[in-house]
Amino acid sequence: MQIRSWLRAGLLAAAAGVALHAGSAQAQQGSLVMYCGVQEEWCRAMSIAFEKETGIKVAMTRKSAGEIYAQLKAESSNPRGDIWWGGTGDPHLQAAEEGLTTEYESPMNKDLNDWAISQWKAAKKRTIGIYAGALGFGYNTELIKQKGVPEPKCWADLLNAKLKDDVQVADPNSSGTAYNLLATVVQLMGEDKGFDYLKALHKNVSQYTKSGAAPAKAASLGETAVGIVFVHDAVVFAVQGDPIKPVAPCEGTGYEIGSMSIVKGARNLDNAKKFYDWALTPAAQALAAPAKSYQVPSNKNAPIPAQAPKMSEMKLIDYDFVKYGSSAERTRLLAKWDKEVKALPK
Ligand code: S7P
Repeated sequence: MQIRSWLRAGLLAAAAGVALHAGSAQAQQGSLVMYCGVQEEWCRAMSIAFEKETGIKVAMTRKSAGEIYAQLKAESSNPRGDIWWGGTGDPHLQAAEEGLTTEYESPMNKDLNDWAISQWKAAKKRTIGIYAGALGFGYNTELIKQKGVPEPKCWADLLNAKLKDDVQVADPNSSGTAYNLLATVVQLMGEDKGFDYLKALHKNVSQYTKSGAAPAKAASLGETAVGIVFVHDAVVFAVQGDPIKPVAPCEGTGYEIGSMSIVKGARNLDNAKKFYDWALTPAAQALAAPAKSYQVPSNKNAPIPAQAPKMSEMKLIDYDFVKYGSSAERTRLLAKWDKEVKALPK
Protein backbone atom coordinates (compact mmCIF):
# COMPACT_ATOMS: atom_id res chain seq x y z
CA MET A 1 0.00 0.00 0.00
CA GLN A 2 2.71 2.41 1.04
CA ILE A 3 4.87 1.40 -1.93
CA ARG A 4 1.93 2.00 -4.26
CA SER A 5 1.35 5.54 -2.99
CA TRP A 6 5.12 6.19 -3.28
CA LEU A 7 4.93 5.02 -6.86
CA ARG A 8 1.93 7.21 -7.67
CA ALA A 9 3.57 10.28 -6.11
CA GLY A 10 6.75 9.51 -8.01
CA LEU A 11 5.00 9.23 -11.36
CA LEU A 12 3.08 12.51 -10.86
CA ALA A 13 6.26 14.29 -9.85
CA ALA A 14 8.04 12.70 -12.81
CA ALA A 15 5.44 14.08 -15.21
CA ALA A 16 5.74 17.54 -13.63
CA GLY A 17 9.53 17.38 -13.96
CA VAL A 18 9.32 16.54 -17.66
CA ALA A 19 6.91 19.45 -18.29
CA LEU A 20 9.13 21.86 -16.37
CA HIS A 21 12.18 21.05 -18.45
CA ALA A 22 10.54 20.61 -21.84
CA GLY A 23 10.03 24.33 -22.45
CA SER A 24 13.71 25.13 -22.10
CA ALA A 25 14.91 22.22 -24.24
CA GLN A 26 15.75 24.11 -27.37
CA ALA A 27 16.97 27.29 -25.74
CA GLN A 28 20.01 25.77 -24.01
CA GLN A 29 23.16 24.72 -25.82
CA GLY A 30 26.72 23.72 -25.12
CA SER A 31 28.28 20.50 -23.94
CA LEU A 32 28.94 18.38 -20.88
CA VAL A 33 31.64 15.79 -20.27
CA MET A 34 30.20 13.10 -18.03
CA TYR A 35 32.12 10.34 -16.28
CA CYS A 36 29.53 7.72 -15.52
CA GLY A 37 29.93 5.05 -12.83
CA VAL A 38 26.82 2.88 -13.21
CA GLN A 39 25.90 0.30 -15.82
CA GLU A 40 26.27 1.39 -19.47
CA GLU A 41 22.52 1.15 -20.19
CA TRP A 42 21.59 3.56 -17.40
CA CYS A 43 24.49 5.89 -18.31
CA ARG A 44 23.17 6.06 -21.89
CA ALA A 45 19.55 6.61 -20.79
CA MET A 46 20.65 9.54 -18.59
CA SER A 47 22.79 11.19 -21.28
CA ILE A 48 20.12 10.84 -23.96
CA ALA A 49 17.31 12.18 -21.73
CA PHE A 50 19.38 15.15 -20.54
CA GLU A 51 20.44 15.99 -24.09
CA LYS A 52 16.83 15.82 -25.24
CA GLU A 53 15.58 18.10 -22.50
CA THR A 54 18.27 20.74 -22.59
CA GLY A 55 19.93 20.59 -25.99
CA ILE A 56 23.25 20.21 -24.15
CA LYS A 57 25.45 17.67 -25.91
CA VAL A 58 26.73 15.00 -23.52
CA ALA A 59 30.05 13.20 -24.05
CA MET A 60 29.75 10.21 -21.72
CA THR A 61 32.37 7.65 -20.70
CA ARG A 62 31.53 4.66 -18.47
CA LYS A 63 34.16 3.50 -16.02
CA SER A 64 34.40 1.84 -12.64
CA ALA A 65 34.44 4.07 -9.58
CA GLY A 66 38.11 3.59 -8.65
CA GLU A 67 39.10 4.25 -12.25
CA ILE A 68 37.14 7.51 -12.42
CA TYR A 69 38.75 8.65 -9.17
CA ALA A 70 42.20 7.84 -10.62
CA GLN A 71 41.35 9.67 -13.84
CA LEU A 72 40.26 12.82 -11.97
CA LYS A 73 43.50 12.72 -10.04
CA ALA A 74 45.57 12.28 -13.19
CA GLU A 75 43.70 15.13 -14.90
CA SER A 76 43.64 17.47 -11.92
CA SER A 77 46.04 20.02 -13.41
CA ASN A 78 44.02 20.08 -16.63
CA PRO A 79 40.49 18.82 -15.89
CA ARG A 80 38.66 17.25 -18.81
CA GLY A 81 35.50 16.07 -17.08
CA ASP A 82 32.57 18.16 -15.84
CA ILE A 83 30.36 15.79 -13.88
CA TRP A 84 31.00 12.44 -12.21
CA TRP A 85 27.65 10.73 -11.96
CA GLY A 86 27.21 7.40 -10.18
CA GLY A 87 29.49 4.85 -8.64
CA THR A 88 30.00 4.00 -4.99
CA GLY A 89 30.35 6.89 -2.58
CA ASP A 90 33.76 6.04 -1.05
CA PRO A 91 35.93 7.24 -3.97
CA HIS A 92 33.65 10.30 -4.39
CA LEU A 93 34.37 11.15 -0.74
CA GLN A 94 38.09 10.63 -1.26
CA ALA A 95 38.01 12.90 -4.33
CA ALA A 96 36.13 15.52 -2.30
CA GLU A 97 38.72 15.45 0.46
CA GLU A 98 41.53 15.77 -2.06
CA GLY A 99 39.90 18.81 -3.69
CA LEU A 100 39.28 17.06 -7.02
CA THR A 101 35.59 17.99 -6.92
CA THR A 102 33.79 21.18 -6.07
CA GLU A 103 31.11 22.45 -3.69
CA TYR A 104 27.52 22.82 -4.82
CA GLU A 105 24.17 23.21 -3.09
CA SER A 106 21.28 22.18 -5.29
CA PRO A 107 17.75 23.54 -4.83
CA MET A 108 16.73 19.84 -5.05
CA ASN A 109 18.42 19.05 -1.72
CA LYS A 110 15.18 19.63 0.19
CA ASP A 111 13.58 16.64 -1.58
CA LEU A 112 16.31 14.13 -0.77
CA ASN A 113 16.48 11.35 1.79
CA ASP A 114 18.64 12.01 4.86
CA TRP A 115 21.27 9.49 3.78
CA ALA A 116 21.86 11.47 0.58
CA ILE A 117 22.26 14.71 2.48
CA SER A 118 24.55 13.19 5.10
CA GLN A 119 26.87 12.18 2.26
CA TRP A 120 26.79 15.80 1.04
CA LYS A 121 27.54 17.12 4.52
CA ALA A 122 30.35 14.61 5.04
CA ALA A 123 31.92 15.79 1.79
CA LYS A 124 31.56 19.47 2.70
CA LYS A 125 29.07 19.87 -0.18
CA ARG A 126 31.35 18.20 -2.74
CA THR A 127 29.37 15.02 -3.37
CA ILE A 128 25.76 13.95 -2.90
CA GLY A 129 23.83 10.69 -2.68
CA ILE A 130 21.85 9.69 -5.76
CA TYR A 131 20.91 6.09 -4.84
CA ALA A 132 21.55 3.36 -2.27
CA GLY A 133 22.10 -0.38 -2.57
CA ALA A 134 23.26 -3.26 -0.39
CA LEU A 135 26.26 -5.50 -0.95
CA GLY A 136 25.89 -9.26 -1.24
CA PHE A 137 26.35 -11.95 -3.83
CA GLY A 138 24.55 -13.95 -6.46
CA TYR A 139 24.98 -17.67 -6.98
CA ASN A 140 24.18 -19.88 -9.94
CA THR A 141 21.53 -22.28 -8.63
CA GLU A 142 22.36 -25.02 -11.17
CA LEU A 143 26.13 -24.97 -10.58
CA ILE A 144 25.69 -24.97 -6.80
CA LYS A 145 23.45 -28.02 -7.06
CA GLN A 146 25.87 -29.79 -9.43
CA LYS A 147 28.75 -29.21 -7.04
CA GLY A 148 26.80 -30.57 -4.08
CA VAL A 149 27.36 -27.35 -2.14
CA PRO A 150 24.66 -26.18 0.30
CA GLU A 151 22.99 -23.00 -0.96
CA PRO A 152 25.23 -20.16 0.28
CA LYS A 153 23.46 -17.74 2.59
CA CYS A 154 26.37 -16.19 4.48
CA TRP A 155 29.80 -14.69 3.81
CA ALA A 156 31.28 -17.73 5.61
CA ASP A 157 29.68 -20.08 3.08
CA LEU A 158 31.84 -18.63 0.30
CA LEU A 159 34.93 -20.19 1.92
CA ASN A 160 33.72 -23.75 1.21
CA ALA A 161 36.64 -25.62 -0.40
CA LYS A 162 34.26 -26.99 -3.03
CA LEU A 163 34.02 -23.44 -4.39
CA LYS A 164 37.73 -23.32 -5.25
CA ASP A 165 38.21 -21.11 -8.33
CA ASP A 166 34.45 -20.67 -8.51
CA VAL A 167 33.97 -17.24 -6.92
CA GLN A 168 34.39 -14.00 -8.83
CA VAL A 169 34.76 -10.53 -7.36
CA ALA A 170 36.30 -7.34 -8.71
CA ASP A 171 39.63 -5.76 -7.82
CA PRO A 172 39.01 -3.02 -5.20
CA ASN A 173 41.57 -0.73 -6.85
CA SER A 174 39.38 -0.33 -9.92
CA SER A 175 35.99 -1.26 -8.56
CA GLY A 176 33.83 0.61 -6.10
CA THR A 177 31.87 -2.58 -5.41
CA ALA A 178 34.99 -4.49 -4.39
CA TYR A 179 36.26 -1.65 -2.20
CA ASN A 180 32.83 -1.68 -0.55
CA LEU A 181 33.41 -5.40 0.15
CA LEU A 182 36.85 -4.71 1.63
CA ALA A 183 35.50 -1.96 3.89
CA THR A 184 32.47 -4.08 4.78
CA VAL A 185 34.40 -7.13 6.01
CA VAL A 186 36.77 -4.92 7.98
CA GLN A 187 33.80 -3.25 9.70
CA LEU A 188 31.83 -6.46 10.13
CA MET A 189 34.63 -8.75 11.36
CA GLY A 190 37.32 -6.35 12.59
CA GLU A 191 40.46 -5.66 10.56
CA ASP A 192 42.48 -8.79 11.41
CA LYS A 193 39.62 -11.24 10.99
CA GLY A 194 38.40 -9.32 7.94
CA PHE A 195 41.77 -9.74 6.23
CA ASP A 196 41.89 -13.40 7.28
CA TYR A 197 38.53 -13.77 5.57
CA LEU A 198 39.74 -12.09 2.37
CA LYS A 199 42.86 -14.27 2.32
CA ALA A 200 40.77 -17.42 2.68
CA LEU A 201 38.36 -16.15 0.03
CA HIS A 202 41.33 -15.57 -2.31
CA LYS A 203 41.73 -19.37 -2.59
CA ASN A 204 38.28 -19.58 -4.12
CA VAL A 205 38.53 -16.52 -6.35
CA SER A 206 39.11 -17.47 -9.98
CA GLN A 207 39.69 -13.89 -11.10
CA TYR A 208 39.50 -10.32 -9.85
CA THR A 209 37.54 -8.52 -12.54
CA LYS A 210 37.87 -4.82 -13.37
CA SER A 211 34.19 -3.98 -13.14
CA GLY A 212 32.17 -4.64 -10.01
CA ALA A 213 29.02 -5.94 -11.66
CA ALA A 214 30.77 -8.34 -14.10
CA PRO A 215 30.71 -11.27 -11.61
CA ALA A 216 26.88 -11.10 -11.55
CA LYS A 217 26.74 -11.65 -15.28
CA ALA A 218 29.31 -14.44 -15.04
CA ALA A 219 27.22 -16.18 -12.36
CA SER A 220 24.05 -15.77 -14.40
CA LEU A 221 25.79 -17.42 -17.38
CA GLY A 222 27.20 -20.28 -15.31
CA GLU A 223 30.79 -19.08 -15.81
CA THR A 224 31.25 -18.95 -12.03
CA ALA A 225 29.23 -20.42 -9.16
CA VAL A 226 29.26 -17.20 -7.12
CA GLY A 227 29.66 -13.51 -7.97
CA ILE A 228 30.17 -11.01 -5.14
CA VAL A 229 28.27 -7.90 -6.22
CA PHE A 230 25.66 -5.41 -5.08
CA VAL A 231 22.44 -7.36 -4.59
CA HIS A 232 20.64 -5.20 -7.19
CA ASP A 233 23.24 -6.19 -9.80
CA ALA A 234 22.34 -9.87 -9.27
CA VAL A 235 18.60 -9.06 -9.33
CA VAL A 236 19.00 -7.77 -12.92
CA PHE A 237 19.68 -11.33 -14.10
CA ALA A 238 17.24 -13.04 -11.73
CA VAL A 239 14.29 -10.99 -13.02
CA GLN A 240 15.09 -11.97 -16.58
CA GLY A 241 14.84 -15.62 -15.60
CA ASP A 242 18.52 -16.59 -15.37
CA PRO A 243 19.43 -19.26 -12.79
CA ILE A 244 20.94 -16.83 -10.29
CA LYS A 245 19.84 -16.21 -6.72
CA PRO A 246 20.65 -12.84 -5.08
CA VAL A 247 21.68 -13.03 -1.42
CA ALA A 248 22.06 -10.50 1.40
CA PRO A 249 24.55 -12.35 3.66
CA CYS A 250 23.29 -13.66 7.02
CA GLU A 251 26.08 -12.14 9.15
CA GLY A 252 25.14 -8.65 7.98
CA THR A 253 26.42 -6.57 5.11
CA GLY A 254 27.52 -3.15 3.97
CA TYR A 255 25.87 -0.84 1.52
CA GLU A 256 26.71 2.00 -0.80
CA ILE A 257 25.48 5.53 -1.22
CA GLY A 258 25.95 5.94 -4.97
CA SER A 259 27.07 9.51 -5.49
CA MET A 260 27.47 12.45 -7.85
CA SER A 261 30.15 15.16 -7.85
CA ILE A 262 31.06 18.19 -9.97
CA VAL A 263 34.67 18.16 -11.15
CA LYS A 264 36.83 20.98 -9.77
CA GLY A 265 37.80 23.26 -12.65
CA ALA A 266 34.98 21.91 -14.86
CA ARG A 267 35.08 23.69 -18.22
CA ASN A 268 31.29 23.49 -18.49
CA LEU A 269 30.43 24.35 -14.91
CA ASP A 270 26.97 25.80 -15.59
CA ASN A 271 25.97 22.72 -17.56
CA ALA A 272 27.36 20.47 -14.82
CA LYS A 273 25.10 22.27 -12.32
CA LYS A 274 22.12 21.91 -14.66
CA PHE A 275 22.78 18.19 -14.96
CA TYR A 276 23.24 17.90 -11.18
CA ASP A 277 19.88 19.57 -10.45
CA TRP A 278 18.13 17.53 -13.11
CA ALA A 279 19.69 14.23 -11.98
CA LEU A 280 18.13 14.75 -8.55
CA THR A 281 14.58 15.10 -9.92
CA PRO A 282 12.09 12.24 -9.68
CA ALA A 283 11.83 12.26 -13.49
CA ALA A 284 15.55 11.64 -13.97
CA GLN A 285 15.74 9.10 -11.16
CA ALA A 286 12.79 7.21 -12.65
CA LEU A 287 14.99 6.40 -15.66
CA ALA A 288 16.85 3.79 -13.58
CA ALA A 289 14.36 0.92 -13.56
CA PRO A 290 13.67 0.89 -17.34
CA ALA A 291 17.47 0.74 -17.74
CA LYS A 292 17.54 -2.35 -15.46
CA SER A 293 19.03 -0.54 -12.47
CA TYR A 294 17.25 -1.36 -9.26
CA GLN A 295 18.84 0.83 -6.60
CA VAL A 296 16.82 2.90 -4.11
CA PRO A 297 16.66 6.50 -5.44
CA SER A 298 17.68 9.46 -3.27
CA ASN A 299 14.75 11.73 -4.13
CA LYS A 300 11.90 10.98 -1.71
CA ASN A 301 9.38 11.48 -4.54
CA ALA A 302 11.10 9.21 -7.05
CA PRO A 303 9.52 5.79 -7.54
CA ILE A 304 11.40 2.93 -5.91
CA PRO A 305 11.75 0.20 -8.55
CA ALA A 306 9.48 -2.76 -7.76
CA GLN A 307 12.53 -5.01 -8.26
CA ALA A 308 14.73 -3.11 -5.75
CA PRO A 309 16.01 -5.40 -2.97
CA LYS A 310 14.33 -4.51 0.33
CA MET A 311 17.14 -2.98 2.32
CA SER A 312 14.89 -2.57 5.36
CA GLU A 313 14.66 -6.37 5.59
CA MET A 314 18.45 -6.88 5.52
CA LYS A 315 20.92 -6.88 8.36
CA LEU A 316 22.92 -3.79 7.40
CA ILE A 317 26.04 -2.65 9.21
CA ASP A 318 26.38 0.97 10.25
CA TYR A 319 28.82 1.66 7.40
CA ASP A 320 31.20 4.45 8.36
CA PHE A 321 31.31 6.43 5.10
CA VAL A 322 33.45 9.20 6.57
CA LYS A 323 36.20 6.84 7.70
CA TYR A 324 36.19 4.44 4.74
CA GLY A 325 35.80 7.25 2.21
CA SER A 326 38.75 9.14 3.67
CA SER A 327 41.86 9.43 1.58
CA ALA A 328 44.14 7.94 4.25
CA GLU A 329 41.96 4.93 5.00
CA ARG A 330 41.08 4.05 1.41
CA THR A 331 44.71 4.36 0.33
CA ARG A 332 45.91 2.29 3.32
CA LEU A 333 43.36 -0.50 2.89
CA LEU A 334 43.97 -0.82 -0.84
CA ALA A 335 47.75 -1.04 -0.34
CA LYS A 336 47.26 -3.65 2.39
CA TRP A 337 44.92 -5.68 0.18
CA ASP A 338 47.44 -5.60 -2.70
CA LYS A 339 50.24 -6.76 -0.41
CA GLU A 340 48.47 -9.25 1.82
CA VAL A 341 45.72 -10.67 -0.36
CA LYS A 342 46.23 -10.20 -4.08
CA ALA A 343 49.91 -11.13 -3.93
CA LEU A 344 49.18 -14.47 -2.23
CA PRO A 345 49.78 -17.61 -4.24
CA LYS A 346 46.68 -19.68 -4.91
O1 S7P B 1 25.82 -1.63 -11.50
C1 S7P B 1 25.46 -0.54 -10.73
C2 S7P B 1 26.47 -0.32 -9.68
O2 S7P B 1 26.69 -1.50 -8.94
O3 S7P B 1 27.68 0.10 -10.23
C3 S7P B 1 28.29 1.03 -9.35
C4 S7P B 1 29.61 0.61 -8.84
O4 S7P B 1 30.57 1.61 -8.72
C5 S7P B 1 30.00 -0.58 -9.64
O5 S7P B 1 30.89 -0.35 -10.53
P1 S7P B 1 32.37 -0.71 -10.12
O6 S7P B 1 32.34 -1.67 -8.99
O7 S7P B 1 32.86 -1.32 -11.38
O8 S7P B 1 33.01 0.58 -9.71
C6 S7P B 1 27.40 1.09 -8.16
O9 S7P B 1 27.43 2.33 -7.56
C7 S7P B 1 26.10 0.76 -8.74
O10 S7P B 1 25.12 0.42 -7.82
